[in-house]
Amino acid sequence: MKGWTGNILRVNLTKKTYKKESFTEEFATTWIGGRGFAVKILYDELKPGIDPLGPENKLVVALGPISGIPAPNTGKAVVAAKSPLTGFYGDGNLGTKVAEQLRKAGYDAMIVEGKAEKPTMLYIEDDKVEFLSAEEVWGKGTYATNDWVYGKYGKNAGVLNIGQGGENLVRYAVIRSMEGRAGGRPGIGAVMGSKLLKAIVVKGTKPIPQANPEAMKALGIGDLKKVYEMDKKSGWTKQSTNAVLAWCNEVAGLPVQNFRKTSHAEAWKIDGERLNAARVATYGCPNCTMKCGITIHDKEGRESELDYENVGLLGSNLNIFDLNQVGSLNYLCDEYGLDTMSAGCTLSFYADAIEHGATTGDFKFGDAERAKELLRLAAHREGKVGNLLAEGSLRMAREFGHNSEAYAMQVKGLEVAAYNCKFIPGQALSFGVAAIGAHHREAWIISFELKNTTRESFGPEKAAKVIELQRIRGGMFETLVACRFPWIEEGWSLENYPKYFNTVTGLNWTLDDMWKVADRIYAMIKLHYIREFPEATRKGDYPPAVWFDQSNADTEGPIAGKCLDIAKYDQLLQHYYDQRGYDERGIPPKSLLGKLGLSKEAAAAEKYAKLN
Ligand code: PTT
Ligand code: SF4
Repeated sequence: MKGWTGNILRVNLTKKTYKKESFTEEFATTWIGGRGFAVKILYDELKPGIDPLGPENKLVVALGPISGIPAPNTGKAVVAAKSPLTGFYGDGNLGTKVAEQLRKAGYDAMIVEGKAEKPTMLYIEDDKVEFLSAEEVWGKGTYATNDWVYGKYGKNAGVLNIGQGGENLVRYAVIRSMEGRAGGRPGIGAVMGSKLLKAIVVKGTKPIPQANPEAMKALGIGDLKKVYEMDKKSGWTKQSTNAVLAWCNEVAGLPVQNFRKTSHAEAWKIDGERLNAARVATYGCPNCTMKCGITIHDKEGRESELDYENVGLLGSNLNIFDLNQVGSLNYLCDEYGLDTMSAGCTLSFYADAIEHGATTGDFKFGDAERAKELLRLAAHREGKVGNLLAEGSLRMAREFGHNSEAYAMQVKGLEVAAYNCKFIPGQALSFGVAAIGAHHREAWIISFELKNTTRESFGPEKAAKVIELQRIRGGMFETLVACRFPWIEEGWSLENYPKYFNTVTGLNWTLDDMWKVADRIYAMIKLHYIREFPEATRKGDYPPAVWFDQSNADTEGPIAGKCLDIAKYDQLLQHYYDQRGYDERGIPPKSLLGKLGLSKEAAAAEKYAKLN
C-alpha cells in the first residue's frame, strides 16, 4: 500500500500505554483518511450513550494521503470525538505542523483513550511516546502553552494544545495550534481537557510513503508556485476571509444583534478593507502560499488574528463595530481556547434573552467590556453566569424557557456560522443538513445562490447544489486532507486533487470516486446521530425557528417583509432527502446503506433505531 503509512497510533492515558496498529488497504480506500477515518473509528469504538466528557470518549487526530506533502495547502489535520456540545460525532479542521510531523513519525492517525491521572503532555517522536507532566502550564492559556512547548522542542515541532476553556470543559472549547490556528468547534478541546491532556507534541523523521515521490515533488512544488501567482493576481489575501463581510452586509446576510438584523450602517468599520489597513502581520498554515491569517493589534495592544467568522459573530452579531474591541474578544477566545463562533452566538443569545425577559442579567448588545468579562467567566466556569455560558446557547435556552430556543442560533446544538439566512433558503438548508450541526464548512451555497438563482426559489436545484458542495467540502477536502481555499478563492481546479491522490497512492481515481466516499461518510454520520438520538425526525434538520418568523422580518432593505416559509423549507428539505435517497426522517434506508458498503454498520445502528 502506497500513499498511506498504514499505521494508527493508539495511546491510552489511563494505562500510560501505546501501540502501533496497522490498517488494511481496504480500510484506506473505503475511507481515504481524515474525517473518513475518524467517523469509522469512532463508530466502531464508542458505545452510544457514553458521556462525551468521560474517559470512554476518544480523541482522534486524522490525516489524509496528501497531508503534510508539499502541495497546495496540505498542512491541515482533522480532530474528532463525540461532541460535548451536540452529543454525537463532531470534528474540526485546523492548520498545524502535526499534519506533516505525525505522518513523518509513521502514522496516518492517532487515537487517544482514557484519562490521565495528572495534567499531561504527550510527546511523540517517531516510534517513541512519552507521557510527560503538563502541571507547569495547567491553568495557562494557549499562547503560553505553545511557547512553553516551543521552548522545549523548537518551533518545528507539531503542537496541539488547549487553554482554560478546554480544561474547564466548556462545551465549545477548541484545540489550538501555531500562532492563530483553531479547530474542533463542537468542543473537541473540552474532550482533551476531560482527559487532562494539555498538549500533544509530535516530531517525525521518516519519509512519507508515496508511489511516485519524485513526480509528487515536482507536481506539488510547481502547483504551490502557481497558487501563489494566482493569489497575487486575485489579491484575495489582502482582505482574506473578511472580504465577505461588506458583501454580506450589502445582500442582507450579515448577522447583527443575534441575527435579528441583516445589515448595519457601521459594518464598514469592521470590514476587510479596515482589517487590511490595520494589519500587523500575516500568518498561515504549513505548505501554504496564500497565507490568509491577518493579525491586528487589539484594544489592549495584543496581536489577534481575525477571520470573517470571528468578526461576524464577535463583532456585528454583538453590535460591536470597533475592530480593536473585536480583536480583543477574538484574542480572549484564542487564549482561552474557545470557539469564536459558538462563543459569539452564545453571548448574543444571552443579550437577546435578557432583552426578551427570558432571564435577568447585566449584558447588553454593544458592551464589549462586559463581553470580555463574560468570556473570562465562561472559560473558567466561574459563578452561575460562567457555568451557564459554558454550556452553549441550546442548553441555556432550555434552562431559560420562555420559548427562547426560537432565537438560540444553532442547529443540533452547534451554533450557526455568520450568514444570516432570514431569506436565503439554500444556505438555511445547508445549515440544517450540515453533518455535525450548523457549520459553513459543509456547503457554503450562499454565494452561488445569491449570484445565480433567485432568492425566492426553494427548488430542487438548491438541494442538488448543497449535495455537490457537501461532497467537495465535507467529503473530499476533509478526507485528503487539505485546505479548500485554493479552490474557492483562487479557482484552483478540483481536478488537481485526484491527480495528487493518484500520484501518492499509485491508484487511478476520478472525482466521482471521491464523491462515493463522501456519500458514505455523510450516511455514516447519520448513523452516529440516530444511535444517539433514536427519535430523530426531520425537525432536527431545520434551522433556527426565528428565520421562519414573519414578525422578525427586516423592515427595510432588499429583503424587507420577507422571511423563510416553513412549508417551502420543508419541501426543499424533501428534495434534499429524495436526491440523497434518504427516508422522510432524513435517514438513509438499509438498501442505500448496503450500496454504500455499510450493511454491518446499519445492523449495529438497528439496535438503537429503526431503519427502513
Ligand atoms: C472552523 C472555524 C472557522 S472557519 C473560523 S474562522 W473561517 C473560526 N476561527 C477561530 C479562531 O481563529 N480562533 C478561535 N478561538 N476559534 C475559532 N473558531 C472558528 O473555527 C481556518 C481556515 C478558515 S478561517 C476557514 S473558513 C477554512 N476552513 C476549512 C475547513 O473547515 N476545512 C478545510 N479542509 N479547509 C479549510 N480552510 C479554511 O481554514 P473548525 P484554521 Mg479551524 C483564530 O476548525 O472546527 O472546522 O472551525 O482551522 O487552521 O484556523 O484555518 O472564516
Ligand atoms: Fe491556512 Fe489560509 Fe493557507 Fe488555507 S489559505 S492553508 S486556512 S493559511
